[in-house]
Amino acid sequence: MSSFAIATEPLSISTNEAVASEARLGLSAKPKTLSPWLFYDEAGSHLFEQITELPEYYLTRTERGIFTDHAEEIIREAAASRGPHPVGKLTLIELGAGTATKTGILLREAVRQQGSIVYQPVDVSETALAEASENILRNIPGVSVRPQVTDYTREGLPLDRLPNTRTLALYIGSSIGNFKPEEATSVLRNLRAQLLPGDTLLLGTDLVPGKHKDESNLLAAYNDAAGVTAAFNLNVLTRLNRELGADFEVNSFRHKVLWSAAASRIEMHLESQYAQRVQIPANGLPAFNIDFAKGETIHTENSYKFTTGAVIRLLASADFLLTKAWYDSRRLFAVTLATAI
Ligand code: AVJ
Repeated sequence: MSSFAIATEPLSISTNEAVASEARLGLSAKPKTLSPWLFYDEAGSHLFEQITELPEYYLTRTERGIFTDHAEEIIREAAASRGPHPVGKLTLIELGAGTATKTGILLREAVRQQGSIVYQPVDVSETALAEASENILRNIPGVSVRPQVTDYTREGLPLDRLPNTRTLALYIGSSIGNFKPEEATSVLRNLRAQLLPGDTLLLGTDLVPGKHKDESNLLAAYNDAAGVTAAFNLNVLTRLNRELGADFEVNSFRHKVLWSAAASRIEMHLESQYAQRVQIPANGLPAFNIDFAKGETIHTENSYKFTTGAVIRLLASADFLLTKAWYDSRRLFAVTLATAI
């Protein structure tokens, strides 16, 4: 059994093949599913950027606020010498760096504290990495950027370690929230395998409902008034139509969001408004048929929400020990520094 249903994208075959096999596998499953990585074609990546600026989507701006308020301490703690090896400078590696817009705050602070820094952004998207490198090189003197195109959920990280350095790995933006608990542990173990004792991980996680955050705030973050998240969710069907020649009637599906307290996650679905059959052509073979009942859904994303305890247990499951956690004043979001043991 593959524990990585979320990232079944073998890099050896074309993206189109990966999209085709993901669609066939997910849409013949019961309940029907599609993996969230399918969201991020060009249109979807653009829609996601828009989501991060929505009034309801508090995650991005809250995490950025935590970085702004605590960058000095975050970098100082990460650079502190712990463990058996005395070390010099801090090096930064970032999983799923994307365009690295929030990372600039930490890079600037690292340059301020130690004069210069090596930054290794890792992402599956070459274009996102190119944009990240360009932005950082142009705006933050003292950073040397070494981008790496890799699917970190499947492969070892291409960490080229400089002698006598301490590594700080960033996994921010609540990206870990897309993974089921066992998958999240695997992702962090994969990262841990590339680190030395004393290296650190900075993990960004969205938090469960609390005093200043009720279920309705959570639901609104994934069901905004302007309909951007709905468009982001539905775009996956447009993508299957374009890339596979599927005949999804996109308007016949509705964006649906629910909070599962039992699983501690937001779920996004696409709900068929009536009974229908959708076809995906299959290269000369009989087309692949997908039958929907009225009200049946495709489960397109999980977004897990954490307690501090759940973060600590997840870290421990991958041999990381909590060093320090920072929160915004409303406890919407957590940024946690953990040390590899
Ligand atoms: C990129 C996985 C952190 O779960 O909040 C945003 C993706 N989906 N709105 C999240 C997303 C719908 C986002 N992550």
